[in-house]
Amino acid sequence: MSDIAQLESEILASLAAATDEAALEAVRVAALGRSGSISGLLRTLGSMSPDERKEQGPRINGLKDRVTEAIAARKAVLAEAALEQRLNTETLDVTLPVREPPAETGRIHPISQVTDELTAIFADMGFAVAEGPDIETDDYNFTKLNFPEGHPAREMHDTFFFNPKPDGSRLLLRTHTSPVQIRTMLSQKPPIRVIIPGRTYRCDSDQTHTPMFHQVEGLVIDKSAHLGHLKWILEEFCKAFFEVEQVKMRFRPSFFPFTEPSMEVDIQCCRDKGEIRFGEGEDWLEILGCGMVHPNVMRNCGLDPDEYQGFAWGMGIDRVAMLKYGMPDLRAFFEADVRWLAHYGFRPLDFPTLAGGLSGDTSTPAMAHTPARTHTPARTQTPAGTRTSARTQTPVSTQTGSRAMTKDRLKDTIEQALRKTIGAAVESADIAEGVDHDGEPALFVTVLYRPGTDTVDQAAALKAVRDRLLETGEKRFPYMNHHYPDDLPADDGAAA
Ligand code: 2NL
Repeated sequence: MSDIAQLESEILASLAAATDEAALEAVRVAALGRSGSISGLLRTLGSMSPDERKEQGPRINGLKDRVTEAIAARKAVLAEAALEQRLNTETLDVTLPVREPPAETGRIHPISQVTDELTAIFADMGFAVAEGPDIETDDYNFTKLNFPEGHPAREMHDTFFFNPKPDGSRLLLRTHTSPVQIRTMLSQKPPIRVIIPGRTYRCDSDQTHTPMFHQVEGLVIDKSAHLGHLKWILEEFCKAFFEVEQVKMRFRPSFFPFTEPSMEVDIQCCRDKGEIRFGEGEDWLEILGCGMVHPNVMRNCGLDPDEYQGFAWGMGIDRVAMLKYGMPDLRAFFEADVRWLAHYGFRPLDFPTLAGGLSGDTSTPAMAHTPARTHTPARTQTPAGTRTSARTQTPVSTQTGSRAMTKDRLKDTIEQALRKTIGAAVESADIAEGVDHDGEPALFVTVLYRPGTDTVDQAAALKAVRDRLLETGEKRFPYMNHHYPDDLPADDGAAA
């Protein structure tokens, strides 16, 4: 073999042995680089005689061309293999769940949630929302509301006063939201229908009182607004807010300087082992105060009590929030403890609406096919420490309460639903109760299929179980696990 043929077969062998771009480049430099073997041969042409050059020139140049071509071909092969390798290894698993965005991990404070709920209910009845300053004048907080100068009622309010101004007047932190109603009556002509949710302040702090708390007041002024209207509004409110079909209410005579007559309102409830349920039972619970707006208050706001009349009510937001969602300690509302908020807080973007059931939730993927809830059973007050579901806000204890089925009945119900849809394939179903990755109470259903079962419509099976459970009032999501007996290891008891 000539030197050139020898060199060529050596280069082609090392090309074939080059398995990556770096090795390929090393072969190229060794052959065609400045001091490469082929470049060396090309340089020898200069010192040859014309005849010799005529003979060797085409051979050396032919070698250079073939090697150049072979390098390019090998490069293409390696590039293709590298791409293939990347395609095989760099997969993007589109089935991975996306990370929770911040909007999913933050929580709405129960006070904000309950304020939104109240607002949704009254907005549905045609009420507007009014707001006003937390720092008020003595005049708007007391005088215009028919509190006589020096009257003990002013002291009963435990007012936070600012230092007096040179003219002797003093500002204060509003002790109720009523000054906003005064501002509304002074600035608007009847008919007036407003609610005023907001912060209020009293110098009082113990187990059941915090120096800052929340109130919602309502005001209706018209030519013939009367107590019948008030009673209807409050009844509709209580049913919607506590999400019960019926509620009995009791109006007791009372006294407020700004209403005449004045009443306190109790709602019927059932107290049972530290729990409170509304819409049933023989006990009564005070929830608000109300009355016809006092003629003096009307006159103080430039309204003629012979032309207009109206009613008003006031209620503690913190108190009704505690009652509805079973939060036992008022002080926790204001401690800004994120663990408490993660426990009792509400999911953002689940804005309360009447159609959505106020505290219901149809927006999370796992619950996407749950019909919007219009009415839920009575809320119960849960004892201290009971977990509340962040998604449904239903105290967990009520989900397995008297309405809930026993585990055996659940198992039967699920098996029946499965047999109706996928029939003979089902051997048995087993259930376990637990919580899912969101911490939501869930059912884990393991379906065991008959030997020889090929494939079943798992989506249809899930839907059948889900629909049937919803009919029975079961709210926990059934996560399904499908077992074909041939999949099970022999010692698993699968033969049994
Ligand atoms: C309670 C009682 C009430 C009002 C507030 C009101 C406001 C104006 C005129 C007349 Cl401007 N009344 N508000 C009326 C009755 C009761 O609150 O126990 N709140 C927690």
